[in-house]
Amino acid sequence: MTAFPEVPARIPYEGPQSRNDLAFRWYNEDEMVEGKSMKEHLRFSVVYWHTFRGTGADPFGAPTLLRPWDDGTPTVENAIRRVRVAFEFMEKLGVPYYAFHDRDVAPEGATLAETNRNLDAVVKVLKEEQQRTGIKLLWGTANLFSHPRYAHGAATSCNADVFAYAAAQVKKCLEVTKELGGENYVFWGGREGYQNLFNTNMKRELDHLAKFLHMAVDYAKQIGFTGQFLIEPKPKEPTKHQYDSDCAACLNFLRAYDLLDHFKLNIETNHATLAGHTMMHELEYAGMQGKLGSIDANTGDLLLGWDTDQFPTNYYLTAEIMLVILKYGGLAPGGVNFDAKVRRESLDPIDLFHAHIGGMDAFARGLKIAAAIRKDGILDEFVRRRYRSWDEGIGAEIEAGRADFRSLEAYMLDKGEAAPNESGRQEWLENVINRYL
Ligand code: XLS
Ligand code: NI
Ligand code: NI
Repeated sequence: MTAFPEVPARIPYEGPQSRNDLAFRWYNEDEMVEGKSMKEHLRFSVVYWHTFRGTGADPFGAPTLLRPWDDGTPTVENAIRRVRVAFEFMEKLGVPYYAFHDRDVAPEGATLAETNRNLDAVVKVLKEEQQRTGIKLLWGTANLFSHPRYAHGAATSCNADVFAYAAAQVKKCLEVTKELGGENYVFWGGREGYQNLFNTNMKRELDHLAKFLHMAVDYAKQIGFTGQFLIEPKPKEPTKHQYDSDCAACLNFLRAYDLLDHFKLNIETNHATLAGHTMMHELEYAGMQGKLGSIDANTGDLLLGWDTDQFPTNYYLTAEIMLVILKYGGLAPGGVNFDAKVRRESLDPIDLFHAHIGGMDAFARGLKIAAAIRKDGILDEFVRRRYRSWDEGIGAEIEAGRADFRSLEAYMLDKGEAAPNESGRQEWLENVINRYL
């Protein structure tokens, strides 16, 4: 049985001139860029939740995307059928990785024990399909936000029983992620945040969140799970104020609670823009501190103030992203994970292929643009020169810690006025970047 009869066994690379809708124009997995293949650089991953569980439902309307292979029942049989289709899709697309939430892959039962049994039954099939295809798990994560029990949060809930339930759920999800060879484990703070401070003890909630993460670190150690732990920042939605609002907030939290050594960040484009940052800013902020772990690749819509999770198609954006990723030596063991969904009007299964092919090509093109910019070195050289006053003289003294307010006053009293500023040349640099597009 095939779910995608119109799609060949493998989407081919045909080059930029191709007019074949089911071919890559830029993603050529074995092509070498800066000494590594595109496949190794990009480490593409498909998300289970949007691609295989997305229904097209929105706050105003019912599902539009019931798939022909999905009978709509919350049964293990249906879940297993979906796994087979998911792996057919990923194999044809030619991605090396996927990512899931525990509740995307298997249905919730009446009790925690039953839910765990459902998960085990589906994980058996996931493992089989991983072995058959060689496709690997980039990361696992626990869904601690959909079920009504998590209305007040999970680790930050006012209800201690909910904290306990969430702990049990993450424990199981860590075991499953280990069983499937997951290379990372993600914590996105779902409902960890608040709507109104009148009913919230923020300090207590943050203390609990830290305790929860310490328990996860300890448990991973106990079972020998060595994957990278990642926190995924997001400023709002579903709560008004998510605790993990941006990279800076996450790193401050991790540092304050002595968790910094155990975590890196999983940075999502649309979350960055919701936080009032560019993706490039968030990547640089994490990268400069050695905390660039993985990315959730998507894009938002500047006219809409929520997480629209659209597929990235803009070469300017992907070039900016790849410039920072190359600068910090790549993402491994993280990857480029398409946390993106087709629109609810994109009704056909084939739209899933168009979406991913476009996203993969956009990143492959971004990679090549970034590598070309780096090779010419115009940007690097400009930045190096812009800061050259720090390489010698008074700048070098300050950086080396050999200056203080007294010595700097003496220096300036003697000199009388600071050296003149030079142009930042922003417009010229923007023109230079456009040469590579
Ligand atoms: C939601 C998040 C979520 C995480 C995984 O906005 O992006 O999908 O990536 O829980
Ligand atoms: Ni995400
Ligand atoms: Ni998101």
